[in-house]
Amino acid sequence: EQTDRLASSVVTPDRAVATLTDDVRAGLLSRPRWLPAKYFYDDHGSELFEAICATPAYYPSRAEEALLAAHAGSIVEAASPDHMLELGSGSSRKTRHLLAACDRLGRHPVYWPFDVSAQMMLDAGADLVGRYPWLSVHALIGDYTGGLGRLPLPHSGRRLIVFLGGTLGNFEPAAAIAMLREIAALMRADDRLLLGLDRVKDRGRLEAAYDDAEGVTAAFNRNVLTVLNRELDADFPVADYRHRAVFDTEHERIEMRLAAGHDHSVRLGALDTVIDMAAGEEIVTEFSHKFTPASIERLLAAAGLAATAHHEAEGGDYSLVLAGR
Ligand code: AVJ
Repeated sequence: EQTDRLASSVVTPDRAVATLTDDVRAGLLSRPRWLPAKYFYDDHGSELFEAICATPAYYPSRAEEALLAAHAGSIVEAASPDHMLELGSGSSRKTRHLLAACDRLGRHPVYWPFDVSAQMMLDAGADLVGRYPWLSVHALIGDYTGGLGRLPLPHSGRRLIVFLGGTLGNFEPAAAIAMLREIAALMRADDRLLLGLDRVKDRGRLEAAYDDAEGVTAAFNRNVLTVLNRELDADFPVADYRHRAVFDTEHERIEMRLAAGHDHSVRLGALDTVIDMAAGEEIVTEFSHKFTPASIERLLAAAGLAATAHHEAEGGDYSLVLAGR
């Protein structure tokens, strides 16, 4: 039930967020053809991502959750938050480690999840306020890539901004720096940012994590074409596209691609356009950048931030970084 400890509001973006039609016109009609990764996450795509996290090969989510479980206490002690803002909160599954640490340590922040999916946030919020009598949740409904300039957070109180899941890795370097600069603009000296970042490692492990033997990632990747078929009245022969996951060593990123199985034309009804795909021609569907301690430092410094704590998974597999101004 809606208690007075669970509220929600829609966030007005600072700038217009490109629509699917804009993105398809810009990306799919250019060379090389590309699509923004955010369109993976319709209901089916979100379910497939959860299934990816359960595959043995995809280590990042487990590595990040283990770090959170191990270090949530020291993170909460260091940040001492009055407000916890989470970008891309989803089901808030990992945030529970931070809230449990707050409960243990008697730190009672307001939790501000920020995501496009209102229902997921309200469901998680209802469960969390039921679990913690001290907790208030204010769900922020919107797309954080539209900017953070109009959030209804109070100006007073220490802030912990949480950005997990390696999602910053989906941004190309310039966009990642711009995103971090917008986050830094919300922070004062005693505020903190908690970042989860996947690390550079053996190429074989990286590529296996994005091409699991069960074929779940292949289905996740192809699903974006199903989204386009549904949303844009298109007719991609989805099953005919081959999933590829390649680690680009120069850019230190996994590139997911879909390769056309044969020559064909695709009608994009909503754009009143037809595109011709040649056999083997690829659509780049996602970048997943991997980091080193040095590239993490450079990225933070470019946004005027610096690490105050850096927790690494065994073997440097994954990083949970606490940063301040
Ligand atoms: C949720 C964006 C962090 O890039 O590893 C998982 C998405 N893509 N398998 C990632 C994803 C293919 C994931 N992020």
